[in-house]
Amino acid sequence: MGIFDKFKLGLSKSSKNISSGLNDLIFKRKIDKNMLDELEDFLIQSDVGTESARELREKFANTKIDPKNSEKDKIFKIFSSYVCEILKPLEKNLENLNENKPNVILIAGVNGVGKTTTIGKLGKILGQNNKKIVFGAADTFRAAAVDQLEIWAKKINADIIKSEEGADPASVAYKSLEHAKNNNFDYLLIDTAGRLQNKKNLMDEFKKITKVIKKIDSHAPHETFLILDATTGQSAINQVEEFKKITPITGIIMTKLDGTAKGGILLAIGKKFKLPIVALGMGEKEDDLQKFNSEYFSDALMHS
Ligand SMILES: Nc1nc2c(ncn2[C@@H]2O[C@H](COP(=O)(O)OP(=O)(O)OP(=O)(O)O)[C@@H](O)[C@H]2O)c(=O)[nH]1
Ligand SMILES: [Mg+2]
Repeated sequence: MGIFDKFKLGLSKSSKNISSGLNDLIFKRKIDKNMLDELEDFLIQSDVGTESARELREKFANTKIDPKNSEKDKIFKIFSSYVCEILKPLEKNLENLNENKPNVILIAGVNGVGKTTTIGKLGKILGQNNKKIVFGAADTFRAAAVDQLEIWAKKINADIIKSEEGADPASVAYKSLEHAKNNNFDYLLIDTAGRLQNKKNLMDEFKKITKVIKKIDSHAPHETFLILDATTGQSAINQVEEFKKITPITGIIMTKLDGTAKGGILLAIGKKFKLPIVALGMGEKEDDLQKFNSEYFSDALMHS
C-alpha cells in the first residue's frame, strides 16, 4: 500500500464525516446566512476549532458555487487547501534529527495516549538505514509498562535499559543515555509515565529527568515529543497547554486517528499552538505510524 493510501485508510472515519457533511450542507444549496451558520456549526462539531470554522465560513461565503451543479471538487478544494496552508509550515522532518549522536528524544503525554506504542513505531522508522536505537524505560510506575516496551524493543531490534518497578525514572534516563553514548547509538527514546498523581509530581519528574541527562549531554533532550490521542478531542488542547508549562515541546505526534471521525482536531491544535507535527498514529501495528505530510493529510481528509 502506498503512503497516501495509508493516510486515506487511517483517516477514513474523519473523511467520511467531513466530506459527506460538507457535501450534504452545500449540495444544491444557495450560499446564504442559514447555510453558512450550519456550515460553521458542523465544522466546530468536527473539532477543527472555532477560529478555523470561522475562517472557512468566510472562504465559502466569498466563493461562487453554482447551486445547479454540486461543484463538489471546488468545495473540497477550498477545505483541503485551507488545512494544508495551516499545517504545511508545521511539518517536522525526522531525517534532520540525527545531527546529534545520540539524539535524545523524550516522550511525554498523559496516560493511555499511546506513548509506549509510539516509541516502538517511531523506533522502527528511525532505525532504518542501520541506525542504532535504544529505549529508556523511564516509566517505572508499573512493571507492565516496562514489559510492553521490552516487547517493542525485541520487535524492532532495539536495545532497552530498564530498572525495577518504582525505581527513580531519572536514574533510568541517566543510565540509558550513558549506555547510548558509550555504545555509539544514534537515538535514545525515553518513555515516561503519564499517570502521576498530580501536575506538580509530573513537573518535578520531568525536571529531574532533564537535569540528570544534561550532566552527560548539555543539549539533551534534543527533542521532547508530546503524544496526543485524537479520540480525546478538545481535551487534547488542554493537554498541550498543561505540558507546555512543564517542558518545552519540540514536536507533536497525534495517535489513534484511525479511531475517530474528528481528525479535524489536528487542525485546531496546529492553528492554536503552531508546534511542529512529527507523525500520525493510524493503527496499533508497527507500520501504523506515518511521518507527517500536510498534503497527504489534507487531501485524505477530503477523500470520500
Ligand atoms: N487504533 C489505534 N490504537 C493505538 C494507536 N496508538 C496506540 N494505540 C493503542 O492505545 C493503547 C494505549 O497505548 P500505550 O502505548 O500503552 O499508551 P501509553 O501512553 O504508553 O499508556 P500508559 O503507559 O498507560 O500511560 C494501546 O492499546 C495501543 O495499542 C493508534 O494510532 N491507533
Ligand atoms: Mg506506556
